[in-house]
Amino acid sequence: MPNQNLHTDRVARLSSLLPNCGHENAAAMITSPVNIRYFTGFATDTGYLLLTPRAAYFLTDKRYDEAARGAITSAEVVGFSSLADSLLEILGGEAIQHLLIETDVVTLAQFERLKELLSPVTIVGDAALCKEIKRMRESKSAAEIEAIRHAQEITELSFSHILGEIREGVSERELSLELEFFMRRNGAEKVAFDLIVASGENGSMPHAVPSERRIKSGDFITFDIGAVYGGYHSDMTRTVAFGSITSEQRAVYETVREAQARAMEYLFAGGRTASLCDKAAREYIEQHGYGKNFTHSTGHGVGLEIHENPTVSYLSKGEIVSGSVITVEPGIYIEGQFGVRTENMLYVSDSEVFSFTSIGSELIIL
Ligand SMILES: [Mn+2]
Repeated sequence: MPNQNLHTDRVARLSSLLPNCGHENAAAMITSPVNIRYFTGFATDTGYLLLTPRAAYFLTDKRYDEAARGAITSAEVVGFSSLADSLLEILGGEAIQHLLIETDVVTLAQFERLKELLSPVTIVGDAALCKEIKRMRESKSAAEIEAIRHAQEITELSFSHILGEIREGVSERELSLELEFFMRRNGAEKVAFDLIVASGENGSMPHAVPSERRIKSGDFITFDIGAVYGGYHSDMTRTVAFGSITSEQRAVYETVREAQARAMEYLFAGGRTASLCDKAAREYIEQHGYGKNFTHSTGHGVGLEIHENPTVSYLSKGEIVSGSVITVEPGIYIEGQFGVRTENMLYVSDSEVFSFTSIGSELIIL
């Protein structure tokens, strides 16, 4: 069940910013499903969360009306026949002149349509609104941490299960399908993203799509997997070896493993500068001659979305906000040959840093 105070507090916090947002008599309308879930606890793909300085309303059509009433306590649920009529009635009743919308989410067509439908009200694409919501979501509460912990538990259970299913001739697609079934059977709402199972030469593509390629001796197999629980995501990568591997494969594996350890150590030791966390991993990989083969950033935030703030890359500016959940996932990719990545998910706050990932990073050889 959604935590009622949590959502009400979030709504209150955002609404309290409206009088000082730089637009007179302003309200905000949130349409991103993930942000709606953040402020109401309600999982839906359609709806309009309207925050005025005085109240909060969730407008939805008759298909979702009943479910919304049962789930939402942080806003008054309004079932509409005409969105424009319902919106105009509320906005008119509270003398709203400016309606802020999420610039990251609303399409240009939707923007034009809103302008037309709500003509007495000025529609404002407000980047500051998105920024504020992102900042709020970046710092996780205890309840959010628990959901992520649970998602990670399902992920690790699935990983242990799949190791027992790897044998000569099984395809990447079969392994990824088995992982997905297993996650859902074990309580996952859904998988966190299209699961990655990349073997042999396919491993050199960081975001490879599972193919019909069949596992054979000498393969590295990279599993990048995650589950969703209570709306929250988990993210873990492990590369395992099947049969006998070369000394180069072993050396690359150990380089990635140590690079990850160094980036995590930076955080454990109290470091909070995102670009320096990236540097701790990247420098080690560069020193071993594989700098060009580490082609992505070291990590990213995880929460209601699989990729959210902060980004942990050499381009990142500023510090990692206390309460963030981030991944640390260096990799080395050798085109046409193989790839290695190892990924943990960490909680980073002023008072503590811990890894959600409990599976070690030592090479598993099957
Ligand atoms: Mn990741």
